[in-house]
Order: sequence, then structure tokens, then C-alpha cells
Amino acid sequence: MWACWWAAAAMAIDAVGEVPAAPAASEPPKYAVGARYKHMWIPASLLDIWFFADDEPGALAGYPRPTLKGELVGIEFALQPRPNNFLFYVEYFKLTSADGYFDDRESPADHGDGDWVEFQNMGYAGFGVDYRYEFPILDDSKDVWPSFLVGGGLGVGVVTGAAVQWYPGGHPDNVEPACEPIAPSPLRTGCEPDGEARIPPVLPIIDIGMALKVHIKDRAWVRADFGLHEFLSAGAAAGGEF
Ligand SMILES: [Ca+2]
Ligand SMILES: [Ca+2]
Repeated sequence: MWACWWAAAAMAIDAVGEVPAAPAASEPPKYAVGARYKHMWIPASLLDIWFFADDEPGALAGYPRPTLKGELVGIEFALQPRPNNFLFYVEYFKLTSADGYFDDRESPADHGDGDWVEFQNMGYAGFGVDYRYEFPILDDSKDVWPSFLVGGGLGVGVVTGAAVQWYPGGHPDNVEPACEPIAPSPLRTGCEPDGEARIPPVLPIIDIGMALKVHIKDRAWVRADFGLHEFLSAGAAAGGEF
């Protein structure tokens, strides 16, 4: 009955070209700001391609190969015309790897020819943009709704610090050839270092990632991130949207 009346009224209004305005739907937030944290690492299985693992038979005992890992913090600003998210970020990554022994793979194996590497404040300061396509898991009109995001991005990182190296005694590039001339590199750290690992001063930050995000009342959000962000990475982020 009421529906009929309303339909008739709507048609009448439509006939004179005055369509009643739809109830004002609240606009989804267009912007977001937040802070991010990531734990990052390079899988040992990848390093195994180039370097012996310290638990392999014959490996130099007592001088383990370090795990390459670190922690990242950053802030981000997002443009989020649904279902797209453009995350502009600045971030700082600090390598937290212990110093250690990198024994290159060769055949037949030579476990005494590796380099000792000491990481001195290594990390990067970077900026970039990550794109994420957003799939709502629950209806986005709810007060609290989760979504799944996937995408990639690019950035630039300026490398900080150095990876200082010692070569085994007898190496033609020893800076102090008379210091521990027959010792493997871990026993030569009392000598002058022989050089630094050649790491480009500026690196691309390559990102391919997915995330679970929860929107809270169009005001706040939290996100769990996983993927590749220079290293493998798992992290979390949180912030507000408006
Ligand atoms: Ca070698
Ligand atoms: Ca070797």
C-alpha cells in the first residue's frame, strides 16, 4: 500500500523531471595515514646457493654464517579511491644480522677461503609507492569490515653503513699481508680490514605483497602485511582514514 503510493509519487515527480535525491550515503574515506613495521629476512635457502651453510660437513667450525635480517619502520600516506590504494611511504630499515663468516661455494669445497664480514650500521632510508587492490571480505557499509589487499610497488633506498670484510691470510688483496698470513679470515679481525662489500649506494625497493586490513568506523584501520619488500617481510601497520 505504502509502496504503491510511493511508487506513484515517484513516477509523478519523475514525470516533471524532479527525481527525489537518494538518502545521503556517507562517502568512503579518501585518504589514510599510518605507521608501518616490518620484520625482514633473506631465506637461508637462497644464501645456500652461493655460500656453504655452517652445518654442512667440513664447514669451518665455530664461525657461523649470519642470517640476513632486520627491522623496518615507516610512515605512509594513502590515496584510496576504492578499490584502489596508493600507499606513499618513507621508511628506515636497519640490518640486525650478526657478524659472521661467508664461505663461498666451490667444487671441490674450500672451507678456509671465506670472508669474515662485520656489518656496521647497515640499512637504508627509502621512499616509494605501493599499489594495493582491495577486495572487501565483508560488506564495506558495516562499522567494522575486513578486506584483502594485493599488489606491488617500487621505491628507492639510500644505503647506510658498511659491510667490512677480512679475507683469509695469504689472499693477494690483504691490506696487512704480514698479519696472520696463514689464518682463516675469522682469526684476522685483529688485522686491518681488507675492504668493504660492494653494495650499490642506492637500491631499488621492490615490493610485491598482500595484506589483511580491518576498517573501523571509517576512522581507523589496522593491517597485517606479508610479501616481498626488498627482503621477505612480515609486518603490521595501523592508522587513521578520513
Ligand atoms: Ca672460493
Ligand atoms: Ca669457499
